[in-house]
Amino acid sequence: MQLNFIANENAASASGRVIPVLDPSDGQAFDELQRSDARDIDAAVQAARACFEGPWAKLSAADRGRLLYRLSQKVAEHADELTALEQRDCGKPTKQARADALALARYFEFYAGACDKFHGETIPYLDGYSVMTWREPHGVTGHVIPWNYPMQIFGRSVGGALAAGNCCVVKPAEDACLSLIRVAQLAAEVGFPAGAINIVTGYGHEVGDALARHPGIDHISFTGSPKVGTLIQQVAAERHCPVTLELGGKSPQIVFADADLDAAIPVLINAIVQNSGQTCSAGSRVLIDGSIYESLLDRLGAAFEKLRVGPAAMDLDLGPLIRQTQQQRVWDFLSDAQAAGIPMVAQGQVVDEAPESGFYQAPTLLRDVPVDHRIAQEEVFGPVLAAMRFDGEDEAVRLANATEFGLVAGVWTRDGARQFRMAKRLRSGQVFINNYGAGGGVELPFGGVKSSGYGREKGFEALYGFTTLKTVAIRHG
Ligand code: TXE
Repeated sequence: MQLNFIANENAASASGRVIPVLDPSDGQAFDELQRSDARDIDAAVQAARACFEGPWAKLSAADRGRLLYRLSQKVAEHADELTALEQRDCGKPTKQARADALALARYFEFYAGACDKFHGETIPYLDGYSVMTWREPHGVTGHVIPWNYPMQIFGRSVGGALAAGNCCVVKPAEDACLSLIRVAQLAAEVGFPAGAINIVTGYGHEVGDALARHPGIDHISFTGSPKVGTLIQQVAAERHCPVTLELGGKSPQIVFADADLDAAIPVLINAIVQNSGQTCSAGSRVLIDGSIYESLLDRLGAAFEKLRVGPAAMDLDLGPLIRQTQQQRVWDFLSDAQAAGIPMVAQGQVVDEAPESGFYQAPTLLRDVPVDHRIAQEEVFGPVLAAMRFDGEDEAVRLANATEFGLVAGVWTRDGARQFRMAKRLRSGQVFINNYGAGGGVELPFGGVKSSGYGREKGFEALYGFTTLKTVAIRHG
């Protein structure tokens, strides 16, 4: 039985109710979570506030950094344990779950070093004045985390918020809580004061909503669906609470005829099969220059047919999807594509060892997808790659920008001038040239434009979002 973690204590929810934890590899329940409500959020916010005004306020920035560094080391020491938890909870192949655990350690390492290097400025003003800006933490930050990358998204949002001097209340997704509860326990073990990191589990419409509405939450960081992002924004607007929203994408990977295709092909594929396509920055559309359209599709198709899907512990190319409703969502997209006559180029294989009761989906390559079809417009959040043909740079840009999203874009070309032109013309929070980073490393600011959301997490840039700026003007007597 999993408990909440509030003020460095394991705590049962006020309701006493629980939610089963399912293993996506076989669909069977293997644990239980607390089904918390507004009372538990209130207890967590109070603990966070007491910490923010008490022991947390007394720590120097350097000491905050030391604590984060100790947590980074502790997470790395516990990487095997965290990998096993995440693997079972989310259905991730071992190498993916392990990469996530190590990324979490790296987030804390990066933000450990940032704590005492982030500061305001002095501003020249009228004679007789000294003017400066102070970067101050918001106070208590709320973090609504999705299920696709619990550890990575916790690292990027909670890591940045703590480094900036906030205390955190975290609501993980109901499908993926285990690793985050454990990380909060590890933080307590390395000396984080009670209330600095609090975890409250439960359903989004109950406990997530209560977090967004709580007057003691000074900033909300949300990663999830556009629908819930809109709800959070509306609720937060009622009390003018700032929000950072990361709402996914329909990211294009654009391949020009002069691209290094040997380098591109494995990246094009990984960008859609990683985490079974359940990645906000998945490269879910591949736009291909007309002169290489058929030949590249042949090569991609051959590679797709070799991909294997199976239980997480088998550590194949893909594991299961997170839950049955997600599987159904992918099936619905595929049957709509079939009804529209969109041709399928190739599919990977679900292995015989995969239980019927698990949530499996073979990776699928579709071609000639019309730009206005929902497969080209909406986030499938599954391993489905939509190929489209373009002729010339202008058409590539038009197709790439023709969705409501703008999170990440990839461009493959050897032409240096074209690299800059494309980077400039793509409406996207990140552009990768001759690679596809799916968010990139810890150092790279990440976030979207248009319906992909706003605000940036990761990198030093995140610290601006997790602080507020105070201008102090002193007139000398
Ligand atoms: O997301 P939800 P779901 C997209 C992806 C996926 C679709 C649906 O396309 O197929 O969303 O996934 C919490 N108030 N992404 O339904 O519901 C919820 O408990 C406050 C993209 O799982 O948005 C969870 O912690 N919180 C994405 C978190 O929001 C609420 C990652 C995300 O769940 C809430 C996940 C409410 N009323 C899904 N309702 C990305 N950008 O990476 C739910 N939540």
